[in-house]
Amino acid sequence: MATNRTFTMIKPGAVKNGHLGAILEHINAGGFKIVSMKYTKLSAEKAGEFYAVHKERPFYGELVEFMSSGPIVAAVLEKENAVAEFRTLIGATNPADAAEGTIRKKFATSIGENAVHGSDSDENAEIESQFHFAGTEIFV
Ligand code: DAT
Ligand code: MG
Repeated sequence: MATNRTFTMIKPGAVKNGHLGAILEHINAGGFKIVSMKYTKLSAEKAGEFYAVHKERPFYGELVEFMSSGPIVAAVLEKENAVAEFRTLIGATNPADAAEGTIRKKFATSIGENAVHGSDSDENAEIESQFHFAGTEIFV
């Protein structure tokens, strides 16, 4: 994947609480183009696989349960320097530490239920996009 793409999920809590539209507006206002998007739901097995890197962490069980608790929106986003730019737009993992105006500051309810996912590297953006989308579902 080119360095101008990242992957996001709008997490179950944010969808359930009716923040989907507002979060998509933030993403749009941040200058990101949506190149692929789907409304979907993760099984516990798929959520566990997506977050496998955290499986030894004490919060893994909670994380898997939360991420499979309801519908999500998965999307591939495009902007120059997308991974870093999107991490800035969403803010710190813990909403208590997130900067004013960030998506997590506005919409996260806790560190575990923090509204959105953003890839942390170009390599993971590619892996995570392929986890959710077939190549033919990614539009340029
Ligand atoms: P990020 O989503 O900012 O990349 P991460 O990769 O460290 O953060 O963790 C993945 C997710 O796991 C995070 O979005 C929410 C959850 N999580 C992280 N740290 C946590 C903690 N201390 N307690 C509960 N959930 C946590
Ligand atoms: Mg992460």
